[in-house]
Amino acid sequence: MLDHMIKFPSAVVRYGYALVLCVVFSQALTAEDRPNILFIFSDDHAINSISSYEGTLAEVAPTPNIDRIAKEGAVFLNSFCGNSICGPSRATILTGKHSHKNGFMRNTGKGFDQSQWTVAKALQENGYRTAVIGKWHLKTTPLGFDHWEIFPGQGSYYNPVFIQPDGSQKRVEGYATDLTTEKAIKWLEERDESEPFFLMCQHKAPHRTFAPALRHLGAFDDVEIPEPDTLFDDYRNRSMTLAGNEMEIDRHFDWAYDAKVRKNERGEVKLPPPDRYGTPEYNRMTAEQKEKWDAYFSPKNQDFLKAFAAGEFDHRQMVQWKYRRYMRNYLSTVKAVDDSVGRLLDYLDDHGLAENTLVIYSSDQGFYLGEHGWYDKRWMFEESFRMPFIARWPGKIRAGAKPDELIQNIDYAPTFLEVAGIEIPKEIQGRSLVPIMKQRDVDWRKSLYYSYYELGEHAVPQHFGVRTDRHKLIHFPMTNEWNLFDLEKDPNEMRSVHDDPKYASVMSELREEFKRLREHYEAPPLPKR
Ligand code: SGN
Ligand code: CA
Repeated sequence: MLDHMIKFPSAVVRYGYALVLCVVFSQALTAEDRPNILFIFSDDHAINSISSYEGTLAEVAPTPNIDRIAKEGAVFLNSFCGNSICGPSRATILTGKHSHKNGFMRNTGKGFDQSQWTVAKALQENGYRTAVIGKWHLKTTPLGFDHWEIFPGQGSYYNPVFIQPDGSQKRVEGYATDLTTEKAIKWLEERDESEPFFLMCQHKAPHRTFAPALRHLGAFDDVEIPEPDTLFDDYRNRSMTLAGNEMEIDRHFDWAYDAKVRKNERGEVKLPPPDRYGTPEYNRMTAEQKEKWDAYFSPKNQDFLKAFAAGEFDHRQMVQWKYRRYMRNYLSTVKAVDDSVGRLLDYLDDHGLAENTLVIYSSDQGFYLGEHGWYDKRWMFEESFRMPFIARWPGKIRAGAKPDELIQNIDYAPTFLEVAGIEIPKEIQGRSLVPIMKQRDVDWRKSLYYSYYELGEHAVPQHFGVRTDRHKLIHFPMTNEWNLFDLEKDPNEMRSVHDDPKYASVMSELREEFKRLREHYEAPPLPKR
């Protein structure tokens, strides 16, 4: 009994100590070892239109707020996707796995299998407060998020609908990029502050139909937008499938839908095709929004139609006119995305969160801004294969760093896990970027695997490939073709050297590497002709 009486208080003391240690430890974890993660994500944002990537548009179209993340953090110079299309890229980000492993191989088909492991679920289970706002595009209802408000499918720029967690749909007046930002900030305001957060703020912009905010109409009217060298690509010396594409500014950029020349503005003037899709975005606008939109576009369209009717455009000039119209609208939608980044960074500053938050700016894939004569993405060519990845993490990432390792969207989930101090499951195919962020010596991958499984939108065939720092091999199983590019000598990928005897050894090395990667990632058999 005496013994017990003596032991009892000491047990209480010990238990008390453990409790105190536990509380102290978990607080230490919350503050230091469990940083917040703010993932700002856009749709179809090509690195050439982000000035910190120092591309040809950097001077005419600066993105000062995204550049702030870059200046205070790192621009990953060689960041790529594994499958250059929306839903698949997003599924890869959530799972850390290539498309064939997470099952979401194309936009069409059944929705994302929510029964599988995702990084959102893992963070939520480990005490993170989680939310996704904006474009989701995975069809099935988000899981692993405490809060979500998402667009149905692609979403709209004007007065968009947000699906609510109870399944109801709410149409909200305003501009999608601004509304997404405001909803993200509102969630930050209302969140449980005792735990770290993981917030995915996911914009529709600058996706087709490239509809700018009213305040940005005309933002690029006074600048000369440089044309890409390959605007008039003839598709020779590469796979025969290139010429069959349906994503050319010349032949496929829709007059009303893309170029914003509405049918009822044209009077007697007949424009050449294509002219198929009408003006769904315009039709969503309020009378007041339409008035401002028209006040900007109508006089310009009238000038254009007059000049066109007077025969002032030859074929080449017509493509150039459409290119400029495309770029002005695309870059204007980027301006609102950049504003969003500014507002979110300000929020972090104003609430003392900047120091302990990893901020990432990224986009689901790249996009063609006239290169090869195109808009859209999908191909393994550089412009759509590349994904922006810019990250700030004060005290961890050196300000102004420009890592050049070959990174891919399979790496995001393991990165978030390591940042949050959570063990990385074995089946994850990507690798944590934290060692690169912290500039540790690391034995990094030397090649990337690519797969594209869609069945025909924009007439891009299924293709698969491997890229090293210098070369790229693409296999087109449907036509049984191989294309090899020397990215140093031919950065615009205008001539395949697969049958050039000088490249015979590179060709066989890359074929070997392609095979190795396919085994390593346990890729399914290639589709048959
Ligand atoms: C829509 C677009 C296409 C675009 C795909 C995929 N047409 O179908 O131009 O390639 O989405 O984009 S649109 O008329 O709806 O704008 S993705 O980003 O969702 O993958
Ligand atoms: Ca996209």
